[in-house]
Amino acid sequence: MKPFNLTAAVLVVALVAGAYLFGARSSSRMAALGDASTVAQARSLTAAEVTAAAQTFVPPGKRDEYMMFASGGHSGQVLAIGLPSMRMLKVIAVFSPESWQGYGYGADWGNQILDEGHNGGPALTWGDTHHPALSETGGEYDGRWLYINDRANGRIAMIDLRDFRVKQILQVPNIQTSHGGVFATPNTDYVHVSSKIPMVWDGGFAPLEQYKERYRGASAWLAIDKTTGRIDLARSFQIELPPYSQDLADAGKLVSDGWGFINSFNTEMATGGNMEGKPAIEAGASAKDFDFLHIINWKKAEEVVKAGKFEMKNGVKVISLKTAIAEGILYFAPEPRSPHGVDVAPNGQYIVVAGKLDPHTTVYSIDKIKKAIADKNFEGTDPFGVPILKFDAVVAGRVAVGNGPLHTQFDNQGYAYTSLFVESAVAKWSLGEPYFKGDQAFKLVDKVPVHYNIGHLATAEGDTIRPAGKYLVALNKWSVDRFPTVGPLHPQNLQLVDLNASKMKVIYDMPVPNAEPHYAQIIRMDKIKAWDVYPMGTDVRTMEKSAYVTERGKERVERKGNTLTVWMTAMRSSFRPDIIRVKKGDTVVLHITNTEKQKDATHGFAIPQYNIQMSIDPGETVTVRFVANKAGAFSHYCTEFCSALHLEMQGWILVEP
Ligand code: K7E
Ligand code: CUA
Repeated sequence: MKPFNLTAAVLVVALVAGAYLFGARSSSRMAALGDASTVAQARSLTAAEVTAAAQTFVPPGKRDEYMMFASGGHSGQVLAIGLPSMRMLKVIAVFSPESWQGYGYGADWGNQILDEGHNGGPALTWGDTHHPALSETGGEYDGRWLYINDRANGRIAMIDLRDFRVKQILQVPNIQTSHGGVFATPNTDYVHVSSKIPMVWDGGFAPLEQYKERYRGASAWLAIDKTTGRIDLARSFQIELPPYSQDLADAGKLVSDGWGFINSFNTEMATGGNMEGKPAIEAGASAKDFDFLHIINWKKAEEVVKAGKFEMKNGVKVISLKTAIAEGILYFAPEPRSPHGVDVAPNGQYIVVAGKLDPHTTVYSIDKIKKAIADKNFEGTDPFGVPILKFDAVVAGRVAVGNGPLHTQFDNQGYAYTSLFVESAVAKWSLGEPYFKGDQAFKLVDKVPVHYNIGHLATAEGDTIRPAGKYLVALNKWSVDRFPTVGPLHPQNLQLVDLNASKMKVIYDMPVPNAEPHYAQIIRMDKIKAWDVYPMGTDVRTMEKSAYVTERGKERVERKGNTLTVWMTAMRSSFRPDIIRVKKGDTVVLHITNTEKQKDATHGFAIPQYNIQMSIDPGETVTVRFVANKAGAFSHYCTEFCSALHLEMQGWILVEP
């Protein structure tokens, strides 16, 4: 790193000249660039750093061009981040309670949404979000909904991007822990998630000696209601899979529309037992040279379900492994051992698999796959009878990218970008025809170091049929020395990589202080049409008018037996009524409508002694119900600093003994 010197001066001159050429006539702008040179010098910034700053800086009052939705790992949440500034815009509460948004502290009739995705055990108050998927129309992000899986459970959540709030959490039957997906099919007919670790479907327990017979994986095709974005389990179906560890997955598009692809590892079916004279799973699962890319014809599966060839298992239609094989729904292709990512190129032709124990990416072609299936070009079957396509018949190319390749993303020029976990780098390489021909195809063209141990990466509009290029974000697992030490638990490091020049360049480091983002999707900001204010009386669970909306002046209290119901309003700077009188043991139901019509005029409503905290956005009607089992004079208050008299926005819950 050279300190700021002549080179930077040259750059500033170039910027000034550029500004002049592009019509910046004002002499004040020229003078400002002169100041930039002084600042850069004073801060010892190199020319490259000054350029990076100019590329990423979003001036006060201006807005970012893209929004990135990153998963939050075992924080259980989803992060919304602006690009290129890398400013955090929101932490969306999904699987874990979050008190600012009043999520999990009594709102929605007692955390109704959070409690939806029960797994049969104690109430779940955390999750492990991995793979967000934006809804798509015609293969492009449409900015309507976002789906996210819970790797810790078989759960999937739907976030409505009108208000950035979760509307649905579904525990997917027959899946104990999910990973493969979420991906959306090109018109969001389905979102897909598959199991990571096989489970016993019937009855819960079987000894590991019966792993092969009793444990099963599942590929779940969850049907989406086109008006609400909700998952409709009744129209959904699953495909039974062998007890391998199904890993990442992606949907076909254009030429491969109608197909889905899932990686797998541990086709050895190792179950561990390193203190019982058996190899640990990590060793047992890497014994063979090849695992199986699962190739699923979901359009055909849909027809098979329509024809009634399914069984109901735990509330969902399931196509058995036998039927899937007989009907030509499921095929395997060998993939170099222990793969992790599978990603479909923008034109749908190429399916890129990266195996962490193999320094190559393996590129399959859907045309070749279809031909091999038609020709029955099989090398045999797996132990369950699934036909295995011949490797050479379906592979279009292999690219030596470097050590520990995991995931791949794409730009608008026919290049692919693969994360290299072991090498801590991003490799850029060329796809085959029609993008690149002859010896220009499947060639490594550039590499950039990232810091450190990159997992996923995301390019702008990267999973669509029309990626934007421009930006890539490296989602790094370790930050090591990039930030001041904040204790042994370091932040993760997201790095913005500029794709505008032929050489990739890291231009920003963003510490993520509360999450481990696994994957992210980046959507053009102008596609997000979120609301500032709800239509008056909106019940956010349904996005429809609540039956419990209260107009200003129509506040009232009703008692029926032991239940006290209060129709309340919140408006700067009071709740009406502000005193609520109950008897110990009463059930208290509060319907609170925030009657504000003004942006930002959110009120909170907290009863700390009852662990209640709600966020009531302008126009929202929210309901909380609790049993007043503790006597006392309790103060309630508004938690959001809403006005000059915010501190006065308080009242009493008087629980008489
Ligand atoms: Cu972190 Cu996608 Cu769950 Cu790879 S996964 S790194
Ligand atoms: Cu309402 Cu503070």
